[in-house]
Amino acid sequence: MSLHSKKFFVVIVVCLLAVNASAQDTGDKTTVGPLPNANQLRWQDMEMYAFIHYSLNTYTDQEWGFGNEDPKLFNPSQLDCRQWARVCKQAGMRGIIFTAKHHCGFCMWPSKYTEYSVKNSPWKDGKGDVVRELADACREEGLEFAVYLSPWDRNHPEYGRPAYVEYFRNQLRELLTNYGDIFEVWFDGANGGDGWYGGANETRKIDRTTYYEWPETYRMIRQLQPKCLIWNDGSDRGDLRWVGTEAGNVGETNWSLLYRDGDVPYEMLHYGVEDGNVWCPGETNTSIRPGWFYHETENEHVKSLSKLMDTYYKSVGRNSTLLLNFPIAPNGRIHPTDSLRGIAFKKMIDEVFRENLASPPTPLPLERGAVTYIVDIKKGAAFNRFVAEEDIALGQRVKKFALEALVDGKWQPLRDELVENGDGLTTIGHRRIICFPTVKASKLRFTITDYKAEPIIKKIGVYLAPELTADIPDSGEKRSSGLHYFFSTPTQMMIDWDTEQTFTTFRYLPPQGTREGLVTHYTLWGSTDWSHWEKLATGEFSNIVNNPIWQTIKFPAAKVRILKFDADRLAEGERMAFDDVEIE
Ligand code: FUL
Repeated sequence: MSLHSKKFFVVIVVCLLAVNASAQDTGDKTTVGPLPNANQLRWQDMEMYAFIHYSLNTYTDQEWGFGNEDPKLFNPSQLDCRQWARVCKQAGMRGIIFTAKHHCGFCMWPSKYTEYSVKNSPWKDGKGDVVRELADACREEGLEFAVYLSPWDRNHPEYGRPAYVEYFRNQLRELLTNYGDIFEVWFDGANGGDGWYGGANETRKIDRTTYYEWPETYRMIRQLQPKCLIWNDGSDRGDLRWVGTEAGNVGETNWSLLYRDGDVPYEMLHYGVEDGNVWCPGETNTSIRPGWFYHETENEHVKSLSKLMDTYYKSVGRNSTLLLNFPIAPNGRIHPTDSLRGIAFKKMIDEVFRENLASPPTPLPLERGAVTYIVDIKKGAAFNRFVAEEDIALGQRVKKFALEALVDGKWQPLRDELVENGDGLTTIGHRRIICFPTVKASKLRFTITDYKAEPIIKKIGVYLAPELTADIPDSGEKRSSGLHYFFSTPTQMMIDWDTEQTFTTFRYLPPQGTREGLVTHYTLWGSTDWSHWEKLATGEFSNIVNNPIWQTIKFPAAKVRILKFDADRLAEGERMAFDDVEIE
Protein backbone atom coordinates (compact mmCIF):
# COMPACT_ATOMS: atom_id res chain seq x y z
CA MET A 1 0.00 0.00 0.00
CA SER A 2 1.47 3.37 -0.98
CA LEU A 3 1.61 6.28 1.42
CA HIS A 4 -1.10 7.90 -0.59
CA SER A 5 -3.49 4.95 -0.41
CA LYS A 6 -2.76 4.49 3.32
CA LYS A 7 -3.91 8.03 3.93
CA PHE A 8 -7.00 7.37 1.88
CA PHE A 9 -7.72 4.21 3.92
CA VAL A 10 -7.47 6.18 7.19
CA VAL A 11 -9.84 8.84 5.87
CA ILE A 12 -12.39 6.19 4.85
CA VAL A 13 -12.22 4.50 8.27
CA VAL A 14 -12.67 7.81 10.08
CA CYS A 15 -15.64 8.63 7.87
CA LEU A 16 -17.22 5.23 8.46
CA LEU A 17 -16.77 5.57 12.21
CA ALA A 18 -18.37 9.00 12.13
CA VAL A 19 -21.30 7.73 10.10
CA ASN A 20 -21.68 4.71 12.33
CA ALA A 21 -21.66 6.83 15.50
CA SER A 22 -24.27 9.13 14.07
CA ALA A 23 -26.36 6.21 12.79
CA GLN A 24 -27.08 5.32 16.39
CA ASP A 25 -28.87 8.63 16.63
CA THR A 26 -31.50 7.72 14.04
CA GLY A 27 -34.93 8.09 15.54
CA ASP A 28 -33.54 9.41 18.80
CA LYS A 29 -36.15 12.05 19.52
CA THR A 30 -34.02 13.85 22.07
CA THR A 31 -31.50 14.56 19.33
CA VAL A 32 -33.77 15.07 16.36
CA GLY A 33 -36.54 16.85 18.26
CA PRO A 34 -40.25 16.64 17.49
CA LEU A 35 -41.49 15.22 14.18
CA PRO A 36 -44.27 16.46 11.88
CA ASN A 37 -47.70 14.86 12.02
CA ALA A 38 -49.46 13.47 8.94
CA ASN A 39 -51.37 16.72 8.30
CA GLN A 40 -48.21 18.79 8.41
CA LEU A 41 -46.44 16.40 6.05
CA ARG A 42 -49.30 16.55 3.56
CA TRP A 43 -49.40 20.34 3.83
CA GLN A 44 -45.66 20.71 3.23
CA ASP A 45 -45.98 18.72 0.00
CA MET A 46 -48.52 21.25 -1.30
CA GLU A 47 -45.61 23.70 -1.64
CA MET A 48 -47.62 26.55 -3.20
CA TYR A 49 -51.22 27.59 -2.66
CA ALA A 50 -53.12 30.80 -3.18
CA PHE A 51 -54.63 33.41 -0.94
CA ILE A 52 -57.64 35.26 -2.30
CA HIS A 53 -58.50 38.64 -0.77
CA TYR A 54 -61.95 39.86 -1.68
CA SER A 55 -64.49 41.80 0.38
CA LEU A 56 -66.16 45.21 0.62
CA ASN A 57 -62.63 46.67 0.64
CA THR A 58 -62.49 45.83 -3.06
CA TYR A 59 -65.23 48.40 -3.61
CA THR A 60 -63.96 51.06 -1.21
CA ASP A 61 -60.34 50.84 -2.36
CA GLN A 62 -59.18 50.06 1.19
CA GLU A 63 -56.93 47.47 2.81
CA TRP A 64 -58.85 47.46 6.10
CA GLY A 65 -62.56 48.29 6.27
CA PHE A 66 -63.84 50.14 9.34
CA GLY A 67 -66.91 47.93 9.72
CA ASN A 68 -69.58 50.39 8.60
CA GLU A 69 -69.23 50.00 4.83
CA ASP A 70 -72.55 49.48 3.05
CA PRO A 71 -73.24 45.86 1.99
CA LYS A 72 -74.98 47.31 -1.07
CA LEU A 73 -71.54 48.06 -2.46
CA PHE A 74 -71.10 44.37 -3.11
CA ASN A 75 -72.50 43.85 -6.59
CA PRO A 76 -69.90 42.33 -8.94
CA SER A 77 -70.98 42.08 -12.54
CA GLN A 78 -68.96 38.99 -13.49
CA LEU A 79 -68.03 37.20 -10.30
CA ASP A 80 -66.53 33.93 -11.48
CA CYS A 81 -64.98 31.62 -8.90
CA ARG A 82 -64.19 29.14 -11.64
CA GLN A 83 -61.91 31.71 -13.24
CA TRP A 84 -60.12 32.14 -9.88
CA ALA A 85 -59.67 28.40 -9.50
CA ARG A 86 -58.51 27.93 -13.10
CA VAL A 87 -55.97 30.72 -12.84
CA CYS A 88 -54.65 29.47 -9.51
CA LYS A 89 -54.32 25.96 -10.83
CA GLN A 90 -52.45 27.11 -13.92
CA ALA A 91 -50.21 29.20 -11.67
CA GLY A 92 -49.16 25.99 -9.89
CA MET A 93 -51.24 26.57 -6.75
CA ARG A 94 -52.49 23.42 -5.03
CA GLY A 95 -55.24 25.08 -3.02
CA ILE A 96 -56.95 28.37 -2.17
CA ILE A 97 -57.40 30.14 1.18
CA PHE A 98 -60.28 32.59 0.93
CA THR A 99 -61.02 35.65 3.07
CA ALA A 100 -64.46 34.48 4.19
CA LYS A 101 -64.44 37.41 6.63
CA HIS A 102 -61.82 40.15 6.80
CA HIS A 103 -61.40 42.67 9.66
CA CYS A 104 -64.43 44.71 8.47
CA GLY A 105 -66.69 41.82 9.52
CA PHE A 106 -68.52 41.49 6.17
CA CYS A 107 -69.22 37.81 5.54
CA MET A 108 -68.79 36.42 2.05
CA TRP A 109 -71.26 33.65 2.92
CA PRO A 110 -74.83 34.11 4.21
CA SER A 111 -74.01 33.42 7.86
CA LYS A 112 -77.13 32.97 9.93
CA TYR A 113 -75.48 34.83 12.80
CA THR A 114 -75.26 38.28 11.19
CA GLU A 115 -77.00 40.56 8.72
CA TYR A 116 -73.64 41.97 7.63
CA SER A 117 -73.08 39.62 4.72
CA VAL A 118 -73.68 38.91 1.05
CA LYS A 119 -77.31 38.18 1.89
CA ASN A 120 -77.93 41.92 2.20
CA SER A 121 -76.11 42.80 -0.99
CA PRO A 122 -77.66 43.22 -4.44
CA TRP A 123 -75.41 40.46 -5.83
CA LYS A 124 -77.69 37.58 -6.91
CA ASP A 125 -80.50 39.38 -5.04
CA GLY A 126 -78.92 38.41 -1.75
CA LYS A 127 -79.12 34.70 -2.57
CA GLY A 128 -75.43 34.24 -3.38
CA ASP A 129 -72.69 32.53 -1.40
CA VAL A 130 -69.11 33.21 -2.51
CA VAL A 131 -67.65 30.63 -0.12
CA ARG A 132 -69.90 27.94 -1.65
CA GLU A 133 -69.08 28.92 -5.23
CA LEU A 134 -65.37 28.92 -4.53
CA ALA A 135 -65.41 25.65 -2.57
CA ASP A 136 -67.24 24.02 -5.51
CA ALA A 137 -64.89 25.54 -8.09
CA CYS A 138 -61.85 24.32 -6.15
CA ARG A 139 -63.21 20.80 -6.06
CA GLU A 140 -63.90 20.87 -9.78
CA GLU A 141 -60.32 21.94 -10.47
CA GLY A 142 -58.84 19.44 -8.01
CA LEU A 143 -57.68 22.16 -5.62
CA GLU A 144 -57.91 22.10 -1.85
CA PHE A 145 -59.98 24.76 -0.11
CA ALA A 146 -59.40 26.72 3.09
CA VAL A 147 -60.71 29.78 4.91
CA TYR A 148 -59.38 32.96 6.47
CA LEU A 149 -61.67 34.08 9.27
CA SER A 150 -60.55 37.30 10.91
CA PRO A 151 -60.81 37.10 14.70
CA TRP A 152 -60.92 40.91 14.78
CA ASP A 153 -64.34 42.15 13.67
CA ARG A 154 -64.78 45.91 13.39
CA ASN A 155 -68.48 45.60 12.66
CA HIS A 156 -69.70 43.48 15.54
CA PRO A 157 -71.22 45.36 18.49
CA GLU A 158 -69.97 42.78 20.99
CA TYR A 159 -66.37 42.69 19.84
CA GLY A 160 -64.15 42.74 22.94
CA ARG A 161 -66.81 41.06 25.12
CA PRO A 162 -67.48 37.31 25.68
CA ALA A 163 -70.57 37.28 23.43
CA TYR A 164 -68.39 37.95 20.39
CA VAL A 165 -66.21 34.92 21.04
CA GLU A 166 -69.29 32.73 20.87
CA TYR A 167 -70.34 34.48 17.64
CA PHE A 168 -66.87 33.92 16.16
CA ARG A 169 -66.99 30.23 17.06
CA ASN A 170 -70.49 29.88 15.59
CA GLN A 171 -69.26 31.33 12.33
CA LEU A 172 -66.29 29.03 12.29
CA ARG A 173 -68.60 26.08 12.89
CA GLU A 174 -70.69 27.13 9.87
CA LEU A 175 -67.61 27.25 7.69
CA LEU A 176 -66.24 23.96 8.95
CA THR A 177 -69.49 22.04 8.57
CA ASN A 178 -71.12 23.33 5.39
CA TYR A 179 -68.35 23.50 2.82
CA GLY A 180 -66.63 20.11 2.69
CA ASP A 181 -62.99 19.52 3.61
CA ILE A 182 -61.05 22.57 4.73
CA PHE A 183 -57.27 22.15 4.68
CA GLU A 184 -56.35 25.20 6.76
CA VAL A 185 -57.91 27.90 8.94
CA TRP A 186 -56.14 31.25 9.01
CA PHE A 187 -56.63 33.45 12.09
CA ASP A 188 -55.11 36.81 11.28
CA GLY A 189 -52.98 38.40 13.97
CA ALA A 190 -54.32 41.95 13.59
CA ASN A 191 -56.48 42.25 16.67
CA GLY A 192 -58.33 45.00 18.44
CA GLY A 193 -58.20 48.73 17.82
CA ASP A 194 -60.67 51.27 16.57
CA GLY A 195 -63.77 50.26 14.66
CA TRP A 196 -67.45 50.87 14.10
CA TYR A 197 -68.60 48.14 16.53
CA GLY A 198 -72.32 48.48 15.87
CA GLY A 199 -72.15 52.27 15.97
CA ALA A 200 -70.05 52.65 19.13
CA ASN A 201 -67.24 54.04 17.03
CA GLU A 202 -64.52 53.49 19.56
CA THR A 203 -61.26 51.75 20.31
CA ARG A 204 -61.46 48.29 21.86
CA LYS A 205 -58.46 46.48 23.23
CA ILE A 206 -58.33 42.77 23.93
CA ASP A 207 -55.75 40.47 25.46
CA ARG A 208 -54.96 38.33 22.46
CA THR A 209 -53.59 35.49 24.58
CA THR A 210 -56.78 34.93 26.57
CA TYR A 211 -59.72 36.70 24.92
CA TYR A 212 -60.48 34.20 22.15
CA GLU A 213 -60.22 31.09 24.39
CA TRP A 214 -58.27 29.38 21.64
CA PRO A 215 -57.99 25.95 23.31
CA GLU A 216 -61.76 25.58 23.14
CA THR A 217 -61.84 26.71 19.51
CA TYR A 218 -58.98 24.37 18.61
CA ARG A 219 -60.89 21.47 20.14
CA MET A 220 -63.88 22.28 17.95
CA ILE A 221 -61.72 22.46 14.81
CA ARG A 222 -60.03 19.12 15.55
CA GLN A 223 -63.41 17.53 16.07
CA LEU A 224 -65.10 18.96 12.98
CA GLN A 225 -62.15 18.77 10.57
CA PRO A 226 -59.45 16.41 11.84
CA LYS A 227 -57.25 17.04 8.79
CA CYS A 228 -57.39 20.83 9.01
CA LEU A 229 -54.26 22.79 9.91
CA ILE A 230 -54.45 25.75 12.25
CA TRP A 231 -52.50 28.88 11.36
CA ASN A 232 -52.38 31.25 14.26
CA ASP A 233 -50.17 34.22 14.70
CA GLY A 234 -48.68 34.13 18.19
CA SER A 235 -50.85 33.10 21.16
CA ASP A 236 -51.67 29.38 21.40
CA ARG A 237 -49.40 27.40 19.14
CA GLY A 238 -51.16 26.30 15.98
CA ASP A 239 -49.84 23.79 13.43
CA LEU A 240 -48.11 26.39 11.27
CA ARG A 241 -46.40 29.69 11.92
CA TRP A 242 -46.10 33.06 10.22
CA VAL A 243 -42.56 33.87 9.06
CA GLY A 244 -42.58 37.37 10.54
CA THR A 245 -42.86 39.31 7.27
CA GLU A 246 -45.28 39.73 4.38
CA ALA A 247 -42.44 40.48 1.95
CA GLY A 248 -42.25 36.86 0.75
CA ASN A 249 -39.14 35.39 2.39
CA VAL A 250 -38.13 33.23 5.33
CA GLY A 251 -34.66 32.92 6.87
CA GLU A 252 -32.11 30.82 4.98
CA THR A 253 -31.78 28.98 8.27
CA ASN A 254 -35.34 27.84 8.75
CA TRP A 255 -36.04 25.29 11.46
CA SER A 256 -39.54 23.84 11.48
CA LEU A 257 -39.45 23.92 15.27
CA LEU A 258 -40.67 26.40 17.89
CA TYR A 259 -41.02 26.41 21.67
CA ARG A 260 -44.45 25.25 22.74
CA ASP A 261 -44.91 28.13 25.17
CA GLY A 262 -44.05 31.78 25.38
CA ASP A 263 -43.98 34.69 22.97
CA VAL A 264 -42.66 34.24 19.46
CA PRO A 265 -40.54 37.25 18.52
CA TYR A 266 -39.56 38.02 14.94
CA GLU A 267 -36.30 36.05 15.11
CA MET A 268 -38.14 32.87 16.05
CA LEU A 269 -40.82 33.39 13.41
CA HIS A 270 -38.27 34.01 10.71
CA TYR A 271 -35.67 31.34 11.53
CA GLY A 272 -37.55 28.86 13.76
CA VAL A 273 -35.55 27.42 16.67
CA GLU A 274 -33.05 24.61 16.45
CA ASP A 275 -33.90 23.08 19.82
CA GLY A 276 -37.65 23.73 19.71
CA ASN A 277 -40.02 21.30 21.38
CA VAL A 278 -42.90 21.50 18.92
CA TRP A 279 -43.05 21.03 15.12
CA CYS A 280 -44.44 24.31 13.76
CA PRO A 281 -43.21 24.96 10.20
CA GLY A 282 -43.24 28.36 8.53
CA GLU A 283 -45.69 29.42 5.83
CA THR A 284 -44.46 32.35 3.72
CA ASN A 285 -47.31 34.67 2.73
CA THR A 286 -47.10 37.52 0.25
CA SER A 287 -49.22 39.20 -2.41
CA ILE A 288 -48.64 39.27 -6.15
CA ARG A 289 -49.27 43.04 -5.85
CA PRO A 290 -48.19 45.52 -3.19
CA GLY A 291 -51.59 45.32 -1.42
CA TRP A 292 -53.67 42.35 -0.32
CA PHE A 293 -56.85 43.81 -1.83
CA TYR A 294 -57.26 45.05 -5.40
CA HIS A 295 -56.42 48.68 -6.15
CA GLU A 296 -56.51 49.92 -9.70
CA THR A 297 -53.50 52.11 -9.02
CA GLU A 298 -51.44 48.95 -8.53
CA ASN A 299 -52.16 47.50 -11.97
CA GLU A 300 -48.68 48.48 -13.10
CA HIS A 301 -47.04 47.05 -9.97
CA VAL A 302 -47.78 43.37 -10.24
CA LYS A 303 -44.64 41.49 -9.15
CA SER A 304 -42.24 40.80 -11.99
CA LEU A 305 -41.28 37.29 -12.95
CA SER A 306 -37.83 37.67 -11.41
CA LYS A 307 -39.36 38.91 -8.14
CA LEU A 308 -41.72 35.94 -8.08
CA MET A 309 -38.82 33.52 -8.71
CA ASP A 310 -36.84 35.19 -5.93
CA THR A 311 -39.87 34.70 -3.66
CA TYR A 312 -40.04 31.04 -4.67
CA TYR A 313 -36.39 30.41 -3.86
CA LYS A 314 -36.77 32.24 -0.54
CA SER A 315 -39.86 30.30 0.53
CA VAL A 316 -40.29 26.85 -1.08
CA GLY A 317 -36.50 26.77 -1.49
CA ARG A 318 -36.04 27.41 2.23
CA ASN A 319 -38.10 24.66 3.80
CA SER A 320 -41.33 26.68 3.72
CA THR A 321 -44.50 26.80 1.66
CA LEU A 322 -45.58 29.79 -0.43
CA LEU A 323 -49.01 31.32 0.12
CA LEU A 324 -49.34 33.72 -2.82
CA ASN A 325 -52.21 36.21 -2.83
CA PHE A 326 -54.32 37.03 -5.89
CA PRO A 327 -56.70 39.93 -5.21
CA ILE A 328 -60.09 39.96 -6.94
CA ALA A 329 -60.90 43.01 -9.07
CA PRO A 330 -64.24 44.83 -8.68
CA ASN A 331 -65.75 42.95 -11.64
CA GLY A 332 -65.33 39.73 -9.65
CA ARG A 333 -62.36 38.25 -11.52
CA ILE A 334 -58.60 37.97 -11.11
CA HIS A 335 -57.12 40.76 -13.20
CA PRO A 336 -55.48 39.50 -16.44
CA THR A 337 -52.07 40.94 -15.51
CA ASP A 338 -52.04 38.97 -12.27
CA SER A 339 -53.27 35.79 -13.88
CA LEU A 340 -50.77 35.90 -16.72
CA ARG A 341 -47.93 36.69 -14.36
CA GLY A 342 -48.97 33.81 -12.14
CA ILE A 343 -49.05 31.42 -15.09
CA ALA A 344 -45.68 32.67 -16.36
CA PHE A 345 -44.32 32.04 -12.85
CA LYS A 346 -45.36 28.40 -12.96
CA LYS A 347 -43.93 27.99 -16.47
CA MET A 348 -40.62 29.39 -15.29
CA ILE A 349 -40.49 27.04 -12.28
CA ASP A 350 -41.10 24.10 -14.63
CA GLU A 351 -38.41 25.37 -16.98
CA VAL A 352 -35.81 25.75 -14.22
CA PHE A 353 -36.40 22.26 -12.81
CA ARG A 354 -37.00 20.50 -16.15
CA GLU A 355 -33.80 18.45 -16.22
CA ASN A 356 -31.76 17.09 -13.34
CA LEU A 357 -28.17 17.35 -14.55
CA ALA A 358 -26.87 14.90 -11.99
CA SER A 359 -25.64 11.95 -14.08
CA PRO A 360 -27.19 9.52 -13.60
CA PRO A 361 -29.79 11.36 -11.50
CA THR A 362 -29.13 10.44 -7.87
CA PRO A 363 -30.78 7.12 -7.04
CA LEU A 364 -33.73 7.17 -4.66
CA PRO A 365 -33.75 6.51 -1.82
CA LEU A 366 -30.27 7.82 -1.25
CA GLU A 367 -27.89 6.06 1.05
CA ARG A 368 -28.79 6.47 4.70
CA GLY A 369 -26.24 8.15 6.84
CA ALA A 370 -23.96 9.37 4.09
CA VAL A 371 -22.39 12.71 4.82
CA THR A 372 -20.60 13.28 1.53
CA TYR A 373 -22.12 12.93 -1.90
CA ILE A 374 -20.12 13.30 -5.07
CA VAL A 375 -22.48 14.04 -7.92
CA ASP A 376 -21.35 13.54 -11.51
CA ILE A 377 -22.63 16.26 -13.77
CA LYS A 378 -23.80 15.45 -17.30
CA LYS A 379 -20.94 15.98 -19.69
CA GLY A 380 -20.25 19.59 -20.39
CA ALA A 381 -23.26 20.81 -18.48
CA ALA A 382 -23.37 24.21 -16.84
CA PHE A 383 -25.51 24.62 -13.71
CA ASN A 384 -26.54 27.23 -11.16
CA ARG A 385 -29.06 25.58 -8.83
CA PHE A 386 -28.64 22.83 -6.25
CA VAL A 387 -31.55 21.10 -4.54
CA ALA A 388 -31.49 18.83 -1.49
CA GLU A 389 -34.38 17.33 0.41
CA GLU A 390 -34.43 15.64 3.79
CA ASP A 391 -36.94 12.97 4.68
CA ILE A 392 -38.69 15.24 7.17
CA ALA A 393 -40.99 12.47 8.36
CA LEU A 394 -37.88 11.55 10.36
CA GLY A 395 -37.16 15.11 11.39
CA GLN A 396 -35.06 18.01 10.26
CA ARG A 397 -31.51 16.92 10.94
CA VAL A 398 -28.99 18.85 8.87
CA LYS A 399 -27.47 21.92 10.52
CA LYS A 400 -24.80 22.86 8.02
CA PHE A 401 -23.36 21.70 4.71
CA ALA A 402 -20.80 22.63 2.06
CA LEU A 403 -21.01 22.66 -1.72
CA GLU A 404 -18.07 22.51 -4.07
CA ALA A 405 -17.73 22.26 -7.84
CA LEU A 406 -14.82 20.47 -9.51
CA VAL A 407 -13.53 22.99 -12.03
CA ASP A 408 -10.30 22.20 -13.91
CA GLY A 409 -9.37 19.58 -11.31
CA LYS A 410 -9.88 21.90 -8.31
CA TRP A 411 -12.73 21.96 -5.82
CA GLN A 412 -14.19 25.45 -5.69
CA PRO A 413 -16.62 26.42 -2.92
CA LEU A 414 -20.11 27.57 -3.87
CA ARG A 415 -22.26 29.86 -1.75
CA ASP A 416 -25.92 30.84 -1.75
CA GLU A 417 -26.01 34.07 -3.72
CA LEU A 418 -29.37 35.05 -2.22
CA VAL A 419 -27.85 35.65 1.23
CA GLU A 420 -25.74 38.63 2.19
CA ASN A 421 -23.59 37.16 4.95
CA GLY A 422 -21.70 33.89 5.08
CA ASP A 423 -22.23 31.06 2.62
CA GLY A 424 -25.89 30.54 3.64
CA LEU A 425 -25.49 26.74 3.54
CA THR A 426 -27.38 25.81 6.68
CA THR A 427 -30.62 23.91 7.32
CA ILE A 428 -32.26 21.78 4.62
CA GLY A 429 -35.62 20.34 5.76
CA HIS A 430 -38.32 19.60 3.19
CA ARG A 431 -36.45 21.30 0.35
CA ARG A 432 -33.48 23.60 0.09
CA ILE A 433 -32.64 25.33 -3.18
CA ILE A 434 -29.27 27.02 -3.47
CA CYS A 435 -28.74 29.58 -6.24
CA PHE A 436 -25.23 30.48 -7.41
CA PRO A 437 -23.66 31.94 -10.54
CA THR A 438 -23.50 29.52 -13.48
CA VAL A 439 -20.56 27.15 -13.25
CA LYS A 440 -19.31 24.45 -15.63
CA ALA A 441 -17.91 21.51 -13.69
CA SER A 442 -17.60 17.76 -14.02
CA LYS A 443 -18.58 17.02 -10.40
CA LEU A 444 -20.32 18.56 -7.45
CA ARG A 445 -19.44 17.68 -3.86
CA PHE A 446 -22.16 18.01 -1.21
CA THR A 447 -20.84 17.50 2.32
CA ILE A 448 -23.03 17.59 5.40
CA THR A 449 -20.71 19.11 7.96
CA ASP A 450 -22.98 19.32 11.01
CA TYR A 451 -26.17 17.52 11.92
CA LYS A 452 -28.41 16.71 14.85
CA ALA A 453 -28.64 13.03 13.96
CA GLU A 454 -27.85 10.78 11.01
CA PRO A 455 -28.79 12.79 7.91
CA ILE A 456 -31.48 11.19 5.75
CA ILE A 457 -31.36 12.83 2.35
CA LYS A 458 -34.23 11.97 0.04
CA LYS A 459 -33.24 13.81 -3.09
CA ILE A 460 -30.38 15.70 -4.67
CA GLY A 461 -30.73 17.71 -7.87
CA VAL A 462 -28.59 19.96 -10.02
CA TYR A 463 -30.21 22.33 -12.52
CA LEU A 464 -29.57 25.16 -14.93
CA ALA A 465 -31.98 28.08 -14.55
CA PRO A 466 -32.20 30.21 -17.68
CA GLU A 467 -30.90 33.74 -17.26
CA LEU A 468 -33.82 36.04 -16.61
CA THR A 469 -32.33 38.92 -18.53
CA ALA A 470 -35.62 39.58 -20.24
CA ASP A 471 -38.22 40.12 -17.56
CA ILE A 472 -41.83 40.51 -18.56
CA PRO A 473 -42.42 43.98 -19.97
CA ASP A 474 -44.89 46.27 -18.25
CA SER A 475 -48.51 46.00 -19.10
CA GLY A 476 -50.80 48.92 -19.60
CA GLU A 477 -53.00 50.75 -21.98
CA LYS A 478 -52.22 52.05 -25.43
CA ARG A 479 -53.47 55.57 -25.40
CA SER A 480 -54.20 55.87 -29.10
CA SER A 481 -56.42 52.80 -29.14
CA GLY A 482 -57.44 52.51 -25.46
CA LEU A 483 -56.51 48.82 -25.56
CA HIS A 484 -55.45 47.03 -22.38
CA TYR A 485 -52.51 44.78 -23.10
CA PHE A 486 -50.49 42.46 -20.89
CA PHE A 487 -47.42 40.32 -21.34
CA SER A 488 -47.44 36.68 -20.26
CA THR A 489 -43.83 36.17 -21.32
CA PRO A 490 -41.29 38.66 -22.66
CA THR A 491 -42.36 37.74 -26.18
CA GLN A 492 -46.07 37.17 -25.76
CA MET A 493 -48.62 39.96 -25.63
CA MET A 494 -52.22 39.39 -24.56
CA ILE A 495 -55.17 41.64 -25.12
CA ASP A 496 -58.32 40.87 -23.20
CA TRP A 497 -61.78 42.33 -23.80
CA ASP A 498 -64.31 41.34 -21.20
CA THR A 499 -66.78 40.25 -23.87
CA GLU A 500 -66.50 38.45 -27.19
CA GLN A 501 -65.81 40.59 -30.26
CA THR A 502 -65.45 39.88 -33.96
CA PHE A 503 -62.18 40.92 -35.58
CA THR A 504 -60.51 40.59 -38.96
CA THR A 505 -57.38 42.76 -38.62
CA PHE A 506 -54.42 43.17 -36.26
CA ARG A 507 -51.98 46.04 -36.78
CA TYR A 508 -48.54 46.42 -35.23
CA LEU A 509 -46.42 49.56 -35.17
CA PRO A 510 -42.82 48.56 -34.38
CA PRO A 511 -40.60 50.65 -32.10
CA GLN A 512 -39.16 53.56 -34.02
CA GLY A 513 -35.44 54.24 -34.18
CA THR A 514 -34.31 50.90 -32.72
CA ARG A 515 -34.15 47.25 -33.74
CA GLU A 516 -34.36 46.13 -30.12
CA GLY A 517 -37.55 44.11 -29.54
CA LEU A 518 -38.81 44.60 -33.09
CA VAL A 519 -40.99 41.64 -34.15
CA THR A 520 -40.03 40.11 -37.48
CA HIS A 521 -42.03 36.83 -37.29
CA TYR A 522 -45.32 36.34 -35.49
CA THR A 523 -48.24 34.05 -34.70
CA LEU A 524 -51.61 35.44 -33.73
CA TRP A 525 -54.07 33.41 -31.64
CA GLY A 526 -57.64 33.96 -30.44
CA SER A 527 -59.58 32.47 -27.53
CA THR A 528 -62.92 32.88 -25.82
CA ASP A 529 -61.98 31.09 -22.58
CA TRP A 530 -58.20 31.23 -21.99
CA SER A 531 -57.91 27.47 -22.55
CA HIS A 532 -58.61 26.83 -26.23
CA TRP A 533 -56.62 28.85 -28.72
CA GLU A 534 -57.31 29.15 -32.42
CA LYS A 535 -54.44 30.12 -34.68
CA LEU A 536 -55.59 33.18 -36.62
CA ALA A 537 -52.45 33.95 -38.58
CA THR A 538 -48.72 33.32 -38.72
CA GLY A 539 -46.00 34.83 -40.87
CA GLU A 540 -43.31 37.46 -41.20
CA PHE A 541 -43.30 41.23 -41.42
CA SER A 542 -41.26 41.68 -44.58
CA ASN A 543 -38.66 44.43 -44.63
CA ILE A 544 -39.75 45.66 -41.22
CA VAL A 545 -36.16 46.27 -40.09
CA ASN A 546 -35.38 48.67 -42.92
CA ASN A 547 -38.81 50.20 -43.05
CA PRO A 548 -40.49 50.03 -39.62
CA ILE A 549 -43.97 51.18 -40.62
CA TRP A 550 -47.42 49.95 -39.48
CA GLN A 551 -47.77 46.22 -40.29
CA THR A 552 -51.20 44.75 -41.03
CA ILE A 553 -52.28 41.15 -40.41
CA LYS A 554 -55.58 40.15 -42.03
CA PHE A 555 -57.40 36.97 -40.99
CA PRO A 556 -60.85 35.38 -41.53
CA ALA A 557 -63.46 36.98 -39.23
CA ALA A 558 -63.02 35.50 -35.75
CA LYS A 559 -65.12 35.84 -32.60
CA VAL A 560 -62.69 36.11 -29.70
CA ARG A 561 -62.35 37.53 -26.20
CA ILE A 562 -58.59 37.29 -25.89
CA LEU A 563 -55.94 37.81 -28.54
CA LYS A 564 -52.43 36.45 -28.10
CA PHE A 565 -49.66 37.95 -30.20
CA ASP A 566 -46.51 35.78 -30.18
CA ALA A 567 -43.20 37.21 -31.35
CA ASP A 568 -41.67 34.10 -32.93
CA ARG A 569 -38.53 36.05 -33.82
CA LEU A 570 -37.16 39.45 -32.87
CA ALA A 571 -34.72 41.56 -34.88
CA GLU A 572 -32.66 42.07 -31.71
CA GLY A 573 -32.96 41.59 -27.97
CA GLU A 574 -35.25 39.32 -26.00
CA ARG A 575 -38.29 41.46 -25.11
CA MET A 576 -40.98 42.35 -27.56
CA ALA A 577 -41.36 46.08 -28.08
CA PHE A 578 -43.94 48.12 -29.90
CA ASP A 579 -45.10 51.65 -30.33
CA ASP A 580 -48.75 50.84 -30.90
CA VAL A 581 -51.21 48.09 -31.79
CA GLU A 582 -54.69 48.27 -33.27
CA ILE A 583 -57.41 45.70 -33.74
CA GLU A 584 -60.42 45.96 -36.00
C1 FUL B 1 -52.55 40.93 7.63
C2 FUL B 1 -53.92 41.60 7.50
O1 FUL B 1 -54.05 42.70 8.36
C3 FUL B 1 -53.98 41.97 6.05
O2 FUL B 1 -55.11 42.76 5.74
C4 FUL B 1 -53.97 40.69 5.23
O3 FUL B 1 -55.17 39.98 5.43
C5 FUL B 1 -52.75 39.83 5.58
C6 FUL B 1 -52.75 38.49 4.95
O4 FUL B 1 -52.62 39.68 6.97
O5 FUL B 1 -52.08 40.79 8.86
